[in-house]
Amino acid sequence: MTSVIDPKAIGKPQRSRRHVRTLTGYLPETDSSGKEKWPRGEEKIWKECSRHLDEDVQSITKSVVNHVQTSLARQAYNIDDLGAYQAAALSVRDNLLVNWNDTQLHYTRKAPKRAYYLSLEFLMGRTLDNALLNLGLKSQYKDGIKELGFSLEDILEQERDAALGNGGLGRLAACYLDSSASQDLPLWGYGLRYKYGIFQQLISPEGNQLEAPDPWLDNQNPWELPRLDVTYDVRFYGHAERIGETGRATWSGGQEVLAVAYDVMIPGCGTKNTNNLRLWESKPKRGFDLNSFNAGNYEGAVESSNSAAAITSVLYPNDHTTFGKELRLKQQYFWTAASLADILRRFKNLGKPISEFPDFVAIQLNDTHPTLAIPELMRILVDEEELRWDKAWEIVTNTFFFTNHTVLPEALEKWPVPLLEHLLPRRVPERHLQIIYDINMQFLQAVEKKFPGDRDRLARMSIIEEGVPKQVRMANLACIGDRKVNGVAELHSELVRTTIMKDFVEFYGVSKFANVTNGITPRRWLDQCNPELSTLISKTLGIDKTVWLKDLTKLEGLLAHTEDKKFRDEWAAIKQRNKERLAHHVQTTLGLTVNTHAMFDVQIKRLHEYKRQTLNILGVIHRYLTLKAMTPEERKKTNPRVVFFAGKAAPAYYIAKLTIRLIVNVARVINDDPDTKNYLSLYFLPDYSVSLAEVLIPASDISQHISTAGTEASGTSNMKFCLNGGLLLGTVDGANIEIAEEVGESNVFFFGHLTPAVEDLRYQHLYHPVPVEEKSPALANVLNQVSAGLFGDGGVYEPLLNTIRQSDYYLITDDFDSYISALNMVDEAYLDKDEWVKKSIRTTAKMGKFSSDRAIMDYAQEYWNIEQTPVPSS
Ligand code: 26V
Repeated sequence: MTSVIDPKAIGKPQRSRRHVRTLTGYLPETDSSGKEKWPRGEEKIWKECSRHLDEDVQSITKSVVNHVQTSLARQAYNIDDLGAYQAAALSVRDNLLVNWNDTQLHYTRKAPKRAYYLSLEFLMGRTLDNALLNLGLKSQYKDGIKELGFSLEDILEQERDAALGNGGLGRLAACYLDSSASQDLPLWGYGLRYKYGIFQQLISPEGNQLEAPDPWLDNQNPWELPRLDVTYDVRFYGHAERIGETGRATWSGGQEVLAVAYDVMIPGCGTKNTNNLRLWESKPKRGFDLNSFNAGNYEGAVESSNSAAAITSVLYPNDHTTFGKELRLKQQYFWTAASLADILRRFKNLGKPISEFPDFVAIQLNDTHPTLAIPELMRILVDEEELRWDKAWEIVTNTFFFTNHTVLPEALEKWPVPLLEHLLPRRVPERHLQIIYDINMQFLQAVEKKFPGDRDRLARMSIIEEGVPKQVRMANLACIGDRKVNGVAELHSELVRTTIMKDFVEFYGVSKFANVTNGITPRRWLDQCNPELSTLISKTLGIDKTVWLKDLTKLEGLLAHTEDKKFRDEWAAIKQRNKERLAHHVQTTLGLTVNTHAMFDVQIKRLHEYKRQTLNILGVIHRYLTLKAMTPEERKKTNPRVVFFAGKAAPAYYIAKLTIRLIVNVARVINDDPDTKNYLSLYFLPDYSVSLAEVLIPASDISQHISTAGTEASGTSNMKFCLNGGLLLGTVDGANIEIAEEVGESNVFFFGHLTPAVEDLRYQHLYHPVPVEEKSPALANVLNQVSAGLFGDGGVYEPLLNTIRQSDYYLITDDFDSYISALNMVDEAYLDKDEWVKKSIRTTAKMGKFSSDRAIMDYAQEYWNIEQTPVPSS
């Protein structure tokens, strides 16, 4: 598979020059005094007809009705909730477009340095509610929709989540987009427009996870603007040939694919600034093969068009089976090539010399997925711009920044050299693989100079891992080709420096390796998902919500009110109503009744052994067995608890899927047991999504973040729960540590071994194993009950139980007893309701640090060197 961007596409208009300039922000010509020139005298009519926001209820209803009748071609008598949602969304989109257009024009005029966030995942969730809140138009739309005979709450439910991501990494990208717009930063996102997002999770009668496609685009998507005229050619498979003496290259043959842009508007909160997320769709360059068609070979005729469209057909779940998959590599190249060409074209419109590229462009690589952008930019600079290697390398290493999101060795991306070779031919020196080899050679020479004769070090630091086959280590390439590398929480960044990047720190010095602790947008994760709490906060602080939503440290003002009984009662009443809202959701979706007077205990995240959902479910079983052994009187003294789980397992991850099966079957037994069901119940909510998180998070009293120490890079749902006044039960890991630093250790429940102990404990398990019976009799009892079939066929769970009984890589046996003690401490604390509510208020009050506004400003100032560029209000 040879893949190269067609050089013709770079820096050159695909249609008329003026047209292309329009796409990237056409500027009207100005006269010598700087006044705009309107050669045909059209200024007056353009200015008069310019659209402004529809802000009054009457204009809003008018525009919704207009969309029903024109865009949807329907009428009042045949419009349902879905139709009403679509018409309302289109009308909001009209409003967004006014700001989006002004923003893009303003950025073009001011020509500030811009940042680009390249992420294979953007887990956006729903848009309508968020857009209404950010535009400040929610109450007007609520009234307008009501006048038309609909309820805004009901129509909001009609929207499908845009689930173009797996979990934390993708949601982080979405939060950062929201913050960049809210902070007036000139930032664009670049990603892929997958036809199918993350799979829909179904649970079979036996409790197995089944995967179904997520055809989220089946209904028209009102939030995207197809830019059918913004396209780039990307070529796969083919031959690269040198031409003449210059050593430059041309390509021929292979598969030509078109990258088509779809723009998604990203409104900021309390500002006109509306940024852009550009998603690429793959399309066949030339319909179908006419020769085959004429020869009667219809299947052959459409084959290549099908395979072109396949590139952006589906999001890969993060899964061991992803690595080495040719289609995934094609996705990565297709996306980085199209994005870079687009960025370059926008830069070229500035008319600046190419040497100034890093003064106008910063590119953030979200994990290693876009790392091919490094050799691709080298190729463009050397081949197309005819720069010398050193000059090109200087530009590259001043343009890119790289965020690492995991230190788990099995999650670090590597690509087999033969696969890349197939993708990128070697014969021409300027091509990617050769570029990678050249980068590597120069780098290793420098390492050799600094550490002469240290062959092991060279082998560890090489971009190429020896073996059969050889592999390209993307993290090494990303580190070498970037200006800065960052981790996503203090502990994680320290682990990056001392483990996976240790050699690189010794080579480059520590200043290249920094930390930006993750953040979350308080717009979605408080104002939108917990509107009553948002209102109470504004009332209590006595300030407009946009003020504290954009400066989250203002929440500290709540601390002065913890002793106010009335305030505490209101705070607790809101939590209670959020629990009832969740119970209602469970009732309507699963037909199950939830006890809303119990403590709500929630763990929601991707299923993975390192996140230890297993520890949680074994703890639930332990609690069940303890309750069973009690007399009815004793049980009455206990604290009723409802445990919620949600999360998807990668389709090929057998152990994670078995954990789901165990949870579902434990739930069946426990929820049906008349002795215990008033004191303990358990729910696995299928098909976890952003929208489900928005209902679960505000309802939680306690949430669990219980990864083996040193394995969870940051976690971001921990921040979301705490922002909504839920307390945290966790290990000393990721951002849990910084949350505890902020809210005070007395307000969190920590347990378990610390990171420095983990390696020794793993060593012990391997070489000096202690039977579970000795280490934790309580855990041994739980495992035996599962084996014995208390929750159905015990044999089914043996592979899962054996991961614990044998090497126990994630240290369940070591942490089990301290976990149970922590759960008991939570129970005890909950008995003192007043103190619990105070803890809850203190927790919310101290979450200012975790706003994604803080994180994005950190990137903007310390990394990208971009400036706030507010769009003036007209
Ligand atoms: C990927 C894979 C792929 C292969 C098999 C095992 C495996 C395990 C984990 C991953 C995830 C890698 C990247 C990722 O999503 N990291 C998450 O990024 C979040 C945002 O920074 C952070 O909060 C989470 O702690 C981190 O796990």
